[in-house]
Amino acid sequence: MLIRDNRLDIPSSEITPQSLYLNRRALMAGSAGLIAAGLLSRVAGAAALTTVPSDITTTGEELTPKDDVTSYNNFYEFGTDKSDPAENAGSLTTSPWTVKIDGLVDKPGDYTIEDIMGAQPIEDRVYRMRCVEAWSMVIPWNGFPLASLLNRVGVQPSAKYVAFETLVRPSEMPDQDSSFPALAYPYVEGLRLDEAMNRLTLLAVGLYGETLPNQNGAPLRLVTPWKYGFKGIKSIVRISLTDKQPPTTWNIMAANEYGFYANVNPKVDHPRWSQATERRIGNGFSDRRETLMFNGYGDFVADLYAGMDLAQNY
Ligand SMILES: Nc1nc2c(c(=O)[nH]1)N[C@H]1C(S)=C(S)[C@@H](COP(=O)(O)O)O[C@H]1N2
Ligand SMILES: [Mo]
Repeated sequence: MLIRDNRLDIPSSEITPQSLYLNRRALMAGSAGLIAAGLLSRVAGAAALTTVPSDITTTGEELTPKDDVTSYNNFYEFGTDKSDPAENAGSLTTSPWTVKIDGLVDKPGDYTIEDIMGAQPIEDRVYRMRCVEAWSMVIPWNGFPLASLLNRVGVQPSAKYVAFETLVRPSEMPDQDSSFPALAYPYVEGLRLDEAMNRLTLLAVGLYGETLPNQNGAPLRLVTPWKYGFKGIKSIVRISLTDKQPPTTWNIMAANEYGFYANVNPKVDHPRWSQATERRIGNGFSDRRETLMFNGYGDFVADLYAGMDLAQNY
């Protein structure tokens, strides 16, 4: 894994694989132990982030242990078992990283992750997360509102949707290199512009106060806590403003099971299972809870869907 936090004062010309880096720095500093100790935590994906409290606090629930958040994942590019992303994503190169922002914006371009992260404070936001597979977690994210990035690049009046795309790199993403990939790649997702601008909608760059582990979608992933987890597209390389509803991966794979909206809704069952309850990860198999409409975030987002039939627009 590569060093990827620009706030470590490491010029990008110095960003090299771990072994090279360690050797060179150790030589330069003449204090191998100290440097190596500091670096090891960084290369393990544990670079501390400088964050600020958020004005949004959404849950007083117990946090899901970090070990569960980082070892029970969906990131099909690295395999379909829950343990595959933690096992296989470590080698993903996340620096350098650029995000193409294009379409109906005033300032299209290739933005570096350092530029994107440096433009506004990184907030601490605890969100309850609900996967369509009927499990849930409570995750302390670190990130910033998608709206601040969109405002910065200037959304044009004709834009109505935001489309997102994940990296395609078969050399580092084993499922993309498979003869029978689990999904059509790139993984794509989308939001209506008003959903994208909602203050809950976060671009996450970390969790538990440290840079995002690769398996959680480093270096940049979407978080929309009132929607099923599959909306939370990982390792984003492109954000496009459009006037048409963009295609979304799970809808492409099974349109009768996964809609564009993907709002958490205990009253609309998945065709193959109930969505009325969920299993809270981290407390054993017996911890089942009732699922809340909009995952409990109705105060923030219910207005967005006024007058819509949510059974039709699932
Ligand atoms: N690129 C990409 N993004 C993805 C996925 C994926 O397979 N590929 N899985 C989604 C699903 S189904 C869920 S539940 C969340 C899981 O995020 P987490 O592993 O950080 O909890 O990521 C979402 N984002
Ligand atoms: Mo999911």
